[in-house]
Amino acid sequence: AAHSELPSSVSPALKFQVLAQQGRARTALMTLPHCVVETPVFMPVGTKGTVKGLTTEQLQELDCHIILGNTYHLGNHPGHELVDSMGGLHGFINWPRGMLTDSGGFQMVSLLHLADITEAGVEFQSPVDGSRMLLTPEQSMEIQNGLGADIIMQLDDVVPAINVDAARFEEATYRTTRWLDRCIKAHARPTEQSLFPIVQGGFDVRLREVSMQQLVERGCPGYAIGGLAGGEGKDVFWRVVAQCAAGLPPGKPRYVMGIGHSLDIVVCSCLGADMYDSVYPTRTARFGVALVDSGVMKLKNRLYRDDTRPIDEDCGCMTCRLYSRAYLHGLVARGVPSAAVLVSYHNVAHTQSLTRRMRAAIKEGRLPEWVRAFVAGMFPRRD
Ligand code: PRF
Ligand code: ZN
Repeated sequence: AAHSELPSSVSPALKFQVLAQQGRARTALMTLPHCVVETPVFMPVGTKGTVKGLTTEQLQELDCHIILGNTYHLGNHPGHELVDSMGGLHGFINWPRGMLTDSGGFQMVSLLHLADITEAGVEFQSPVDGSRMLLTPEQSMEIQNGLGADIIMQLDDVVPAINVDAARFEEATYRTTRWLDRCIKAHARPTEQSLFPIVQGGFDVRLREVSMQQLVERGCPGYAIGGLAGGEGKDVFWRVVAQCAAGLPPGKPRYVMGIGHSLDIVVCSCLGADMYDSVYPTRTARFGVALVDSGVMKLKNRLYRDDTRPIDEDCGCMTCRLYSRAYLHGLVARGVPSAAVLVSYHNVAHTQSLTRRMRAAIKEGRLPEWVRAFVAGMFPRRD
């Protein structure tokens, strides 16, 4: 029967069952130690132990089943030993559902610009006291084992998109595999936490193929596609996602790192990706920008001064049920902190609604029609 042909996989801390497919897109159930997650899924990002502007109670209200925590920030303050002693990150931030932590290297490379990458690991200047520190694959595993997330990421060698040196991309590709092997060896809780490798290889088809082949050989519970969302063109970005999604095992989750724009989530899901994360919905909210199906709504604009409608009449989130654009405009224009809270709430609700609608469309076999309508709404014809 058709049902038994749907891909799936079982590993000690992650079960992945595709429920329906349409074209390359699929919707699946991902069972983690703390939660069952439906994919495609967007994971809001919590740096420093919080999704900025939202409480863990609100995230549950918003139907979020998995969020992302960052190793780099939490490894320093308050330190992973304290977090471990308080029941891991789950206990410390009081989040009972799914959690994923990133390995830390990318954050240092992208945020600090002071990082030096050597075979040993990522060397960087401590933002606290300026001393030189080294994050090795082994240390990243020790920190992430202490934080206790359901899914943990390998330390990878990420080349900034602006760096176009082909030899550097080649080195990073092979080094990422060597670091994966060190991570696998150092991972102390493989029955409780799933370690995901990260496909690298820049924008080079051959290098991406090499990276995928080496990582897939290691037989991990899921795979991430890294090195994107760094300002490259959409055509290049989508081509890499298309290649990687097609080359990764059909029965395992595929996670495109750093993706948060609605259109990217839609396109990547059509190409066979399952998981995304980005600070975008919450960061853009702090600039007074609300996400809607037609694009973005800049609430600072005087256009909204007397607009009594909610951000999105079809949304139904707490912000849209209770507050007008006019009220939010006033808060945003005056820089009132609660504006960030209310807009963040809506933006996460919007992203949740987007993935929920895609999952339903895949299950009901009407994804192409849904995507056509979505894209038409975002890019209306002006004739
Ligand atoms: N690697 C890691 N985290 C990431 C990325 C990556 O490539 C990206 C995309 N550049 C976002 N977050 N470890
Ligand atoms: Zn809303």
